[in-house]
Amino acid sequence: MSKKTIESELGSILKQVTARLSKANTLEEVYAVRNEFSGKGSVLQQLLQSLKELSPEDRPLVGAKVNEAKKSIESDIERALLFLANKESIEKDEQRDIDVTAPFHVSNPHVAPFDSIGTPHPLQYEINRMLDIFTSMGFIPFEGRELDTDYYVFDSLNMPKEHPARQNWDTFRTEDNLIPTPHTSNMQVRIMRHLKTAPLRAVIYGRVARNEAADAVHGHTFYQIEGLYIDKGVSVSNMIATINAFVEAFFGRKVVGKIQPGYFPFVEPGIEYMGQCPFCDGVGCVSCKHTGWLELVGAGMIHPNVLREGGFDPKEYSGFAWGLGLDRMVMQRNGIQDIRSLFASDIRFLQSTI
Ligand code: FA5
Repeated sequence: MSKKTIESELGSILKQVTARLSKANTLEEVYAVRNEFSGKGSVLQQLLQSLKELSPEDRPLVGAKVNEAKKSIESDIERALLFLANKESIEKDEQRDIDVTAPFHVSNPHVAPFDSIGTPHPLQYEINRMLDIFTSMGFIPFEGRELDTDYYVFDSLNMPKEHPARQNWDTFRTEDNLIPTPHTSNMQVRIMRHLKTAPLRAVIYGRVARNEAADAVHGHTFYQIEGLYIDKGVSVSNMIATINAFVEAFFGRKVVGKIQPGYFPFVEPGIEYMGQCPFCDGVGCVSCKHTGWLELVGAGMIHPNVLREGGFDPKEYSGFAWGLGLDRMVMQRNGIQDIRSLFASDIRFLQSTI
């Protein structure tokens, strides 16, 4: 073969390889190109053989061209193989039926069964436990509203416009002038009007929002469990006995607690129930802001104006209400030192609690 023939043959081989590879849709088609154009017995091999027919001056020059073409063909083939192998594996994955209920890790059947199966969030787990305790005491469960009107959040609770206590709670507003409720007490009058008759026992769970700078014991979003009890002759001692019975059932043991006066416009008298800080046994630490106590529940005897607003005659009926901070109770029961870990979605924390 002459120098000219070899060079034109080389050009035609390169063209053919490019055309065939660009049309190849399967790995088999690429393997066929490889067999034909590169490796033993291929046209390129034959071309290399024919180099010896050239003159000693032409041989190195043409030889270098043939070798360069060989390298370029091999790398094109390699690239085409990789591309198609990847494409085929993606297509296979797409066609595969995935059994989402399979009790093992899909991509690794050796991972222990149930290894990646979730559990309820600690807050959800404790909401369920609390509701079980209250329903066993005869309270009917309701879910709170997260967005509500001025009337239910304030007016119905003895906080008319300009009442100074509104300032503590009136923080966010939607464009429609609805309030992301800062406490579950917004459900009190609604439920009185809904259930209408005494004895009335209701327990409400819900998420509330406040304009708080978060710290170890304050969240800007947290959960409350509100309770309402209305009947003839309900007294402060009934209220304290109910809170104590609940606290004991929840913690499964006697808890060091104390009651101190507290002000809420919708109760009279009002109290705050404090639990001794479990992290320092009352000595004082970051978790209790060095007070030795965690404020767990706000409560009181329902104000006559609120009873009236709910359709109950305060001369005939009395009652109590409470709002407990679920997150703080969960912290205390589970030894969680910082409320923010309840919202951080750290799987190690979630797996270590419940
Ligand atoms: C209230 O929200 C009243 N609505 C409670 C109430 C209901 C009083 C019925 C009387 C009758 P207070 O703002 O204190 O009160 O909150 C009640 C409980 O929620 C607190 O005892 C505390 O446990 C919890 N709490 C309050 N603020 C936060 C916060 N930023 N982060 C986490 N928990 C909180």
